[in-house]
Amino acid sequence: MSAPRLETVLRGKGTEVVIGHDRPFCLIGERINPTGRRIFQEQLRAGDLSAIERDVKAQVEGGADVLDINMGVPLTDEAELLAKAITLVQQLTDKPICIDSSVVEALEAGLAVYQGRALVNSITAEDERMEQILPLVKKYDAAIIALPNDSDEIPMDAEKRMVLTRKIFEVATKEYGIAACDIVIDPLAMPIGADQSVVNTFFDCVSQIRDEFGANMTCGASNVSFGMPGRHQINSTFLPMAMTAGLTSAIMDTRTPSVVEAVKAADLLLGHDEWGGAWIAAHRARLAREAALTQ
Ligand code: THG
Repeated sequence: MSAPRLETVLRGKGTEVVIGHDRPFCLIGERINPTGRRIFQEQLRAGDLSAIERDVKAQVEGGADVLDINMGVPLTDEAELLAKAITLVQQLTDKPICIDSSVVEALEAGLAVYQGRALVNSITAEDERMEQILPLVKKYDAAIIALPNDSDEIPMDAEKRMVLTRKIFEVATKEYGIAACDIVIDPLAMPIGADQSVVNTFFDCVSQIRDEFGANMTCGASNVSFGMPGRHQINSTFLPMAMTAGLTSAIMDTRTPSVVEAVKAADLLLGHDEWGGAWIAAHRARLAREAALTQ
């Protein structure tokens, strides 16, 4: 028998987002992240956060339900920068935020200024990470993304990832009092170009985690196509397949309409868009925009 399906509630200043297995897929916009963006990094280092405004707008217009914010810029005070960025983003949008950092002090500074119920990104199954971060998740009443790896090595087989997932649920719920519905597992999506089996392993983990825990899951959607040509096509095929296995959200670039549309079509086909209401409304909005352009 499979476990009851859990729902994860996130809140921004005004908007509540519920991640769940019977709901539309949750799109977490990934662009507020300076990794690999040299100019953005220089601006942030100089204290200029103005580019964030454009990124928020583009991710929200593209369909982001939640915004991931990562301020990992070398040679900066990440805690201070992340807190500033979160405050700014909350002035620009009511959407909930996914606070993305590997630095504990930055996660804490972000949680301290955040208004609402955040998603913290992330912990691993390492005791030290859980010890440092789970008390903060509890204190600030947040939800947490957890990755089933324990050292720097990522386990390549589903069974090892399941062992670590079990450990995360056990420790987080029993030792730190985190509700199971607030644990969102990232089953580790990896590049198909590196190894042919990684995406099958991922799907295998997703369906096992759904059946054993009923938990919500997310992943970095573009990881799978890294290093391959035709990345958008790969991403827009991957997501509906992952959704069928039980993935309930993804960290992705919502500026790419073909990938977002693939997710929305999958919501419809999987029965997560009642009467096709959202699909038909989006179609009508597109027709209206096109008509306005040809006026
Ligand atoms: N799991 C979890 N969190 C994550 C990831 C994950 N956070 C970070 C990352 N992965 C997801 N976010 C991004 C943000 C930006 C980009 C990719 C993933 C990005 N990539 C460009 C590209 O792919 O071409 C450019 C970056 C570069 O040049 O290096 O912008 O997996 N829990």
